[in-house]
Amino acid sequence: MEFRFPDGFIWGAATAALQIEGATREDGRGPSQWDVFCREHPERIWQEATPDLACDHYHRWPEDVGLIKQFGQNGYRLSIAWPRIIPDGTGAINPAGVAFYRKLFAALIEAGIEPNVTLYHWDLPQPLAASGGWENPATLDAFLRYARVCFEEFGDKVKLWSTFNEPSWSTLNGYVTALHPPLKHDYKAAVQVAYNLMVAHARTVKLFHSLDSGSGRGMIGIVQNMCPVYPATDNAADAKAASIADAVYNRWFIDPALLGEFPREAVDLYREHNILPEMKRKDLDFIAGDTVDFIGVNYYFPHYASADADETIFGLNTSGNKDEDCHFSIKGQFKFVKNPAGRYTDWAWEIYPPGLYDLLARAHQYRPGMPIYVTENGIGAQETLNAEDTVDDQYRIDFVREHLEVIHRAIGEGMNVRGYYMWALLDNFSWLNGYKKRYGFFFVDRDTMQRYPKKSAYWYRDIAAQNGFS
Ligand code: BGP
Repeated sequence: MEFRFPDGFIWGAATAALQIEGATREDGRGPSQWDVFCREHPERIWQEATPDLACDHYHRWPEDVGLIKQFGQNGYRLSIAWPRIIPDGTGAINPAGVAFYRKLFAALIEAGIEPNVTLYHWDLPQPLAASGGWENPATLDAFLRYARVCFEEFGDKVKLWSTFNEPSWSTLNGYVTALHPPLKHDYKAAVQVAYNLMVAHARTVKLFHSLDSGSGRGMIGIVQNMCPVYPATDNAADAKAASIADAVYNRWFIDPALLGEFPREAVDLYREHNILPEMKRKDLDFIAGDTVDFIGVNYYFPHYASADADETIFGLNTSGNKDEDCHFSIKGQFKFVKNPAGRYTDWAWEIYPPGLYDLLARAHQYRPGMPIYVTENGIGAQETLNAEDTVDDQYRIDFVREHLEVIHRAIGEGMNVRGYYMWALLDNFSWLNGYKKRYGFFFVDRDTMQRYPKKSAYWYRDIAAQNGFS
């Protein structure tokens, strides 16, 4: 069968500032909550890895832009490091940080690569983290200012913006599972942060839309890991558990961004448990007032919810050993269980391409015809260079191809999917797995920082050139 994609389809890859840039103490960059977390809790990251060097992209960006171009990619998703632009989060703007991104964006455009830029990919400036982070309303004001600076400084170059990367995942891991900073297990704080992030998002969208559109300001969206949640069995209790999980995990973040309101099911649940934050009229007006121009969908694996949740337990596989399961269970609410028939990666993430189709169909249902980008999708593996100085990552080619096939089907059915960004361009700093879990089209030698194209990079170059595959 032929899989042809529409003209102008974006064949890209994605990264995030903290995961590739390094240079965490250079040219005026301030500390981020992740730099500090890695230093203070080295035991939590594989081999005590830190993002201080990462892929040294801060120094090697011309080479990286060259690789993107040489390998035929016409789009690149990246994030701006807030601590590079406003080092303490609220104070003076750092001209060196602004200059870095101006040069990078100019080089991308010059090379025919469209930047797709996320404002916040979890690297909160440490001083803001220390004063309450996203629980503190002052962080929202600081974010608005940072967003304005970015729109003003880079708006001539960047036409695709996203406010937040995966607000559900960062809230969940920061405030429920206690795996990411600020390492809290506090449902009330979690819901407050989930609320604040969506208010900050809505205010940013409004700000963006209020800017002069004369120069073609582009579009703004949000990047969401819209994880499909299926009932583990066909009994009614599991269907209810799946619906609750979907409301707190997905709809809380998607409904405000796309429909302009929080989902009733989650609001009622939080009220019942006394963890609903005060929902101020002013905030709700922001949320109702302006919604996104597009949605970015990150997809890795689906969930199956069971009502049989008799304990609260969380755990992510950080060993790369398939037999170590991931755990996610909230007593009395829902528990995610494994699919006995599923195919799993070494990190026990299920490979299930139809889940991506279901997400695209869902996003389309929210607003038919709305532009959708697949902003992340990929497979992490432990890899080494072979004798030919490459990695024979056929499993990555298979993974990407299977997901592209369902995207192709979605497009054929009228869904406006405009691009695909494989996670990741380069092997990079994986949040809890350090440098063990490799995701890139390019292998990064940790000693020399040299980049080596993997087999998948060549394959992707060829399908991008043909705008499809057969
Ligand atoms: C997403 C993040 C990415 C990336 C990816 C892989 O949730 O947006 O930044 O890291 O997951 O995750 P990990 O590195 O934890 O395997």
